[in-house]
Amino acid sequence: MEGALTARDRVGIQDFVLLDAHTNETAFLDNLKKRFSEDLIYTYIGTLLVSVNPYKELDIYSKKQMDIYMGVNFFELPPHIYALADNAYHTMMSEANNHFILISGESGAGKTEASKKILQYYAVSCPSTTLLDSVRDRMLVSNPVLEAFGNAKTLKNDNSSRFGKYMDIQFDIQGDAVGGHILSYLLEKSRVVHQNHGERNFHIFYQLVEGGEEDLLHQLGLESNCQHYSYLVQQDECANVTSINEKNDWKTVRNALSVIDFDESDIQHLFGIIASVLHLGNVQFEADSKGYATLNNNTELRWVSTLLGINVQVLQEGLTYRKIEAKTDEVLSPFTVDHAIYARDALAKAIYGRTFTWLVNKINDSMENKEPSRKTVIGLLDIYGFEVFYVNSFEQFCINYCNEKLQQLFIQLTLKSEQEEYEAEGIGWEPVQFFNNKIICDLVEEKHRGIISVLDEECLRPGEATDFTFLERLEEKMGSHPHFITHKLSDKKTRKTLDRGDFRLLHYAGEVTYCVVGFIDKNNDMLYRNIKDVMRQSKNAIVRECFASTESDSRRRPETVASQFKSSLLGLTDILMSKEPWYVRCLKSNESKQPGRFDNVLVRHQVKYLGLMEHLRVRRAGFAYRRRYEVFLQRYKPLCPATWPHWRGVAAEGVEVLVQHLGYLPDEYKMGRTKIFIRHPRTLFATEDAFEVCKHKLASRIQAQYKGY
Ligand code: AD9
Ligand code: MG
Repeated sequence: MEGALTARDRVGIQDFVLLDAHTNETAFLDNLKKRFSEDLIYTYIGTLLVSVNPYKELDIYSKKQMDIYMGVNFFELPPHIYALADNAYHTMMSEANNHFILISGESGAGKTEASKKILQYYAVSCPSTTLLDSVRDRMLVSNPVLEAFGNAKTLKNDNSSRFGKYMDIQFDIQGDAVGGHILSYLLEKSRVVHQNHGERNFHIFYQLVEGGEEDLLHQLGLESNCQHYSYLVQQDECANVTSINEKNDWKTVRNALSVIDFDESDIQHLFGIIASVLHLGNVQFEADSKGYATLNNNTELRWVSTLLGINVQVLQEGLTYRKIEAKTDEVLSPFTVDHAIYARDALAKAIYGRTFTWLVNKINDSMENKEPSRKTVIGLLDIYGFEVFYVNSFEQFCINYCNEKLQQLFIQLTLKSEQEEYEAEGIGWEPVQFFNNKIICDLVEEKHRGIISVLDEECLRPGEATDFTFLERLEEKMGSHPHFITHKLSDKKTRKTLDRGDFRLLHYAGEVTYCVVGFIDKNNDMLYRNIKDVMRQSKNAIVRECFASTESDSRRRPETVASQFKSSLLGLTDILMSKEPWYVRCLKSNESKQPGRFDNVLVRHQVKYLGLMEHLRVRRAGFAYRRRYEVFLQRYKPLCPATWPHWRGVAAEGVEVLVQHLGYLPDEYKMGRTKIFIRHPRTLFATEDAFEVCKHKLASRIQAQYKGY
């Protein structure tokens, strides 16, 4: 028994629910740290999995490990992402309902890695047939492709997701993974034309330029040197990343594309698009005698024209003029150089953004399961994490708003499910107080009053509105809001001063100062009609498909970016609310991406804002632990002569006999309709210790009987 306690002291406790009921944040952190130093990165809070990024490869993701976790009771083995995946899967199978796994945490905390591990687990561990293997392969290889096009190095993470991803994995009645479907959310397109110092463009550009075969580069008119492309160079520098091997990644993506049914012509067109964006970035304009943009004898433009299959004159006109519709006529209005650069960048972003959407659709086609049989799904949500940079713009505003929404969902679901469980089991409970971030969600999204509405209204006043008038409107409308601060208001609310063009939001995860420059423009995301018409003439099939829509014919104002994002997040919330939740909360161990370093202050901050202590309290609201009668009886029946080896009556009655024998006081437990609820972890702990002792005393025959359930 002493030995067992020593081990527990060394490696910490694997379920926080079993820690002392008065656990404070310090004890919580001590436990995490203890486990982290032993490379035990996973810990439970009940069925929620806490994961701390180790920043090093651990030998815990092998096929052998997968086999160990397959079909084993959740709490029988050390906490693992596979245990959560397996539990979700088996619950889905036994209850025949839909589930989702919400993976959250700030940028660099390990969400994408966690989602990949789960997908691999399902692909490898579910029953298999040759026919289905191809669907699984496609699901697996969709990851490197989407990461190549949608991830990039930021200051927070060398492989940061710059789009949100929700993936449904569909299972048939036998439990086979038979198909998949991805929904993508707001790709950070602005990265195509600009990156902050020390950051990079999307991986695919570097993969192609540095990993692409000589013939291919020649065909695309590309140099095998990133420095040559202005979209890849910021402040005379092309940020390099030691953790990335472009050549290998290129090969992986190249192979993956053929696995997902891309034929050679698709592939050629796709690479043509990547290359054309790079060439477009190098197109330079000169001012003519009247100050208007001209573009003579431009080699780069000719490459764009060749790769996209668009007449060079037509393309040139599209980049230097705007078509304005008068009453009966159309007039060409020439651009200044600045305006032409703006139009060029807008085109590059549009081509890339639409190609990304096309790619997701194409991957979905290849993963589609066409059988009409009954299916259940497990949804995997891996979205960009909360982020704070030195300068934060519209993109961070959207990303952080998205994280507020997910936190809100977590709060609603954890409170809701807990409440429902006590109600269903006929047990009274006292609600635990959370910080409810609904107030911040409302501040951002409320109809007519939220920040997005104010921004949209300003976007409706072209020519008059600027980023600064937007800020003024915010000050007027939000001035008294406790989570909103601007330069004018900063003295009253905080001692920290703000620049004139900034506003600050007090997010659930911390303060973020946003610079308003670019908000109006990025929210409008304008692309002139005539350049869209030009793209529709493209001989590149993907480009033609991407621009072939009725939008240019419609006189209706397109929805703004923020409003579209808001609606898609509402849609996502509806999707998730209809399913059973599982949670993985990822924590970043340190800011410098160092293996094995546990930064107490950083982790404490995350534990706080993710509401982990409150979650623990909710789990313990009155009753820390609950087990179905059958499971409880099966595990602990050796502890009581009346239940061992066989209890012949109803499980609930057997449990009652068992706990009487163990001396549980009436106040320590409650019998629900299907489960026993135990108030103090200590009680269960004592039972668990007694069970351990008993197990050792029993003959190996008896031990074998308990193994694996
Ligand atoms: V972001 O919001 O997309 O910017 P994520 O997705 O939370 O972020 P990611 O999964 O990309 O972070 O993890 C960042 C890096 O941490 C990875 O590239 C790995 O180098 C490292 N990492 C994360 N999880 C693990 C792990 N379980 N084992 C080893 C890990 N390394
Ligand atoms: Mg990610």
